[in-house]
Amino acid sequence: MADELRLVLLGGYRSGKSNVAHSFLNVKYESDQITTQCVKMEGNVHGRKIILVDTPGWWKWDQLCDTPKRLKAELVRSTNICPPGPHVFLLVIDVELAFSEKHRKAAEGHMQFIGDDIWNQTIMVFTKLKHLGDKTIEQFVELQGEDLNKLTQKCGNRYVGFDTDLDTDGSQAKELFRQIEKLVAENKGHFFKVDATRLTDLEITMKNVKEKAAAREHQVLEKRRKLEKIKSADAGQDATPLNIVLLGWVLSGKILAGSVILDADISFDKTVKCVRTCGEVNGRQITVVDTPSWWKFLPHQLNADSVKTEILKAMDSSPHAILLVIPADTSFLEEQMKVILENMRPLGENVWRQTIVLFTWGGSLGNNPIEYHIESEGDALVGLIEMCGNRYHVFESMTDDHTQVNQLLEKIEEMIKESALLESNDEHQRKKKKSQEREILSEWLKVEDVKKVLNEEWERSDAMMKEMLKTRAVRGGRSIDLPLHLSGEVINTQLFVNKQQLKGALEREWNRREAIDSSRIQYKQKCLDDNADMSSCVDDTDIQMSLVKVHNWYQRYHLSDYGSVSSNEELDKTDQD
Ligand SMILES: Nc1nc2c(ncn2[C@@H]2O[C@H](COP(=O)(O)OP(=O)(O)OP(=O)(O)O)[C@@H](O)[C@H]2O)c(=O)[nH]1
Ligand SMILES: [Mg+2]
Repeated sequence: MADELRLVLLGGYRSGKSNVAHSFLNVKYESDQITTQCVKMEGNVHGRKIILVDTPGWWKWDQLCDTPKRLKAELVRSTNICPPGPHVFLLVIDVELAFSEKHRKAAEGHMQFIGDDIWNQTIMVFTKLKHLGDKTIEQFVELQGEDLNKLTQKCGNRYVGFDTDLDTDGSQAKELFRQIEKLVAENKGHFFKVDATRLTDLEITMKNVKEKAAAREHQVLEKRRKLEKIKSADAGQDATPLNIVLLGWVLSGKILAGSVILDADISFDKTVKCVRTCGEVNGRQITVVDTPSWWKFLPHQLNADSVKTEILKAMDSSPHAILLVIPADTSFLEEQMKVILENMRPLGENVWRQTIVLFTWGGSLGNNPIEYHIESEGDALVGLIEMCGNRYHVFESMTDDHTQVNQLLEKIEEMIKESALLESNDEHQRKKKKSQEREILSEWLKVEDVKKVLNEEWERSDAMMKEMLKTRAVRGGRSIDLPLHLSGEVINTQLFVNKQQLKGALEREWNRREAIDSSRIQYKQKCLDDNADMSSCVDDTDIQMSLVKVHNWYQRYHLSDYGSVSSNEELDKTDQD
């Protein structure tokens, strides 16, 4: 329709977008709900059909990269649900707060995410005008400072004031309409078009995200159902006291979450030491330990000294559950994952078995399931959730809804069960590994083969020695060369911790053999040197005697322990014994 006007409302969180949208279309606005998804509205203003898209707001201080991906997707989508594209964007800014550089950058970043050429089609709408006091909107813009000026200039100095409470005669709405028509005329009816490929990609991504979210939800439900069955076998356990530790980065909502669990008063004091609060929930004693926060973006080395020690102290209470508190209204990037891993590393690997991710600011999700947020954020958050065994829960701390606490306690119970199962599985695995190692050892040793090789080697050495003594040729001794591959997995037996130790023992065995052979050769050498008659030094009987001695020594020491015999004297003594 030629006369149709298509508008998209954009702006920071709680800036008054929905209020403006409803007032402009003259629709009663009673709901004070957070807008979490694009909402398409239609109306008629001064005889023109209006299609208006209300959108979720960004955090006014946040850079684009800290905005959740699902919200960024909505910003792009807003231009697509009023095809073929919007004529005008209304950038809503409330005058309640002084407009800073961060506000400007946040606005610029989010607007330009939709498209760089968005500014030619934008009008600024200032709301909550009672905060202007005696100033006119023009004076406000002039006096507010450089950053607001830069932004108004970007928008071609197009702005209006619009306060639903103050616009009793409708003049502000009329002025807004006039400005819109003017801009559309200036732009010759040109409307904003988003790159078609970008939209197609976005649609495919969102479809994938939704599918993955549904699959995760299903997977979690299945697991919970199984654990639920196990839980009911242990009836009565629910009454035992529960220790919960809260961990997280600064301003993640830990304090609030703790007070929601215990239904206690909210304290907004910064946590510098562990704060232990006890209470009774559904007749059950619950202790919640709040801990000092780590940074969200900075490495652990920059934490206050107390952070690590206080967190470790909190763990002394042997908590049943660790709640890793993550706000659901911000992005979760690889850098957050790294910071979390760094900060949780001192707690050991098994800490993840006791951890549930507790998402705060659940209200920002609207009707979106938390799985949608998890999957849309992508690898980093998915990785964290998987590390926590797919355990997560959502809190909206600003409501009195107690079911969220009951559900959390259920999940904690299930986790305790799951953890116990893992423990027993570990034990089973340890035993299994041990027996496998024994099997590996015996297989690897192939005991009979090795025994055979040992004896053969020993006899070969005997024979070699005999020959050397007979032929009067002196050759070096021969070390054992068993067909063992002494690298690879560690093995366990009562005697050896690993193959290396077995190798050591074998070498010691042969060391002795070599020592004795060598001393005998030396003895023969001495005889040769002295030009003595060999027969007077050694004869076959002597050789036989020596071999018997060595053999006896071997038998004795092989069967008892790996004690050493250090000389021929001792060898003789052993023989006599
Ligand atoms: N007095 C006054 N209050 C306003 C005005 N605009 C919004 N508010 C109040 O500000 C709060 C947020 O208003 P919404 O219109 O829901 O703001 P929004 O930008 O749509 O909020 P999100 O969708 O959550 O980002 C509500 O309590 C409104 O009543 C205004 O012009 N004057
Ligand atoms: Mg809204």
